[in-house]
Amino acid sequence: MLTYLTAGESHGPQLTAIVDGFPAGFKVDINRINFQLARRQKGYGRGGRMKIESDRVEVVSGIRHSVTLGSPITLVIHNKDWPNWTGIMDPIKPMSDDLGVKEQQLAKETTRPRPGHADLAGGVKFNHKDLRNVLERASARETAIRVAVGALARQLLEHFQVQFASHVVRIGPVALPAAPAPDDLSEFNERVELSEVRCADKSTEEKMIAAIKAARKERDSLGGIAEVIVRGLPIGLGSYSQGYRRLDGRLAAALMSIPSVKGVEIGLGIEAAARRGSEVHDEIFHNQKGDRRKKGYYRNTNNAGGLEGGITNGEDLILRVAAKPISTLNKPLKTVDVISHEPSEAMVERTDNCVIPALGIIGEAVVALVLADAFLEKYGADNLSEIERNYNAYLNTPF
Ligand code: EPS
Repeated sequence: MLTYLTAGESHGPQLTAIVDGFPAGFKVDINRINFQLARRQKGYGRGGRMKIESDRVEVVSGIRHSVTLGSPITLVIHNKDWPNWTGIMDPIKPMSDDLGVKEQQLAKETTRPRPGHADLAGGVKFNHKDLRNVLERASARETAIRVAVGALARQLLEHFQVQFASHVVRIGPVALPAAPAPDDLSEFNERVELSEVRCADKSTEEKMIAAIKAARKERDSLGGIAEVIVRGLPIGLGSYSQGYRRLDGRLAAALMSIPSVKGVEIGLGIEAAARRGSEVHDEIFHNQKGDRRKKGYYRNTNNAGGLEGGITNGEDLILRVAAKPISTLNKPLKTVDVISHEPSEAMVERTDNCVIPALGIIGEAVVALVLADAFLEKYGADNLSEIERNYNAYLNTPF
């Protein structure tokens, strides 16, 4: 129902997205998109690039006087770093022979692939010996525009009282002790947002920052895990009828598509494999006057993480997304030069040293896109008032 494509190189003029299938008649708040973009840029462990960029979205199609038309929506984020790269990245003109000292350095160091990055596999695949042709698009800079698209989807779901949260539960060796989802998500979000690493627990936060500092001192990088929580979803999004319709698979695919992500867990996740059924499955209760989104059914535990049979069960969606450490290391690993085939050291580009604080924000965005797609499948997709009618009819139908 809701599809999108993104385009743009990390150091090119702009990032662009075309979103198709967004319903008509929805009042978009651009400030709320920009708010999500600013959240993604924050966080302890970022490198020099984030001091240059201050991402803001521009809408160039599909919205008129702030209201969606049902036509494709085009979003743009201009790269502020672009003027520093025009000689190297110009889409039409040949490489400038008049590069500054810094540009000359950047222009030549692109034949020594970084282990862990797309450099080598992408270079072989597309037959690029100049690995800049790979790394510019493989860069996680692309997540900026995905967050913008996700912020649109999120606004649509928030209109139906769906709430989003995320926080960091691990950075390198430092883990937040497991705890149930907080009662008040708005208050939780406020606390998380105050933390430089997006971890609401003060003592864990301090240890996380110390771990990033220690890695940076040794010119190394750190990965980690973010948890995304979505509250207020009705029972019934997604389907078991075909494998590709299962919402858990769709959500996992979306999260796995974030650069550096190596694992996704839902609810109890991998731990469920080690327990007996009686210690895993969430018993079912009913309250006649209970939440209409859940038809009055509720659970006292949420090991399923809000999904059963590939369908939302009305409980909080709990997703954990694990990312490996950044692969650009200031202490370069061994590699092979793709032109000489001589042993070498991996190229060093300006880099972040830990991006896990941003991971939850990107996670919220891609999750919002999958959920909005499933919501539109269930309640209709052309016009907001039509969707509202269908949703209210669902709420008013007892089961
Ligand atoms: C990235 C390398 C760094 C990051 C970038 C992702 O960029 P640069 O090479 O310009 O210093 O800052 O992330 C972003 C620009 C961003 O907006 O998140 C990489 O190689 O993936």
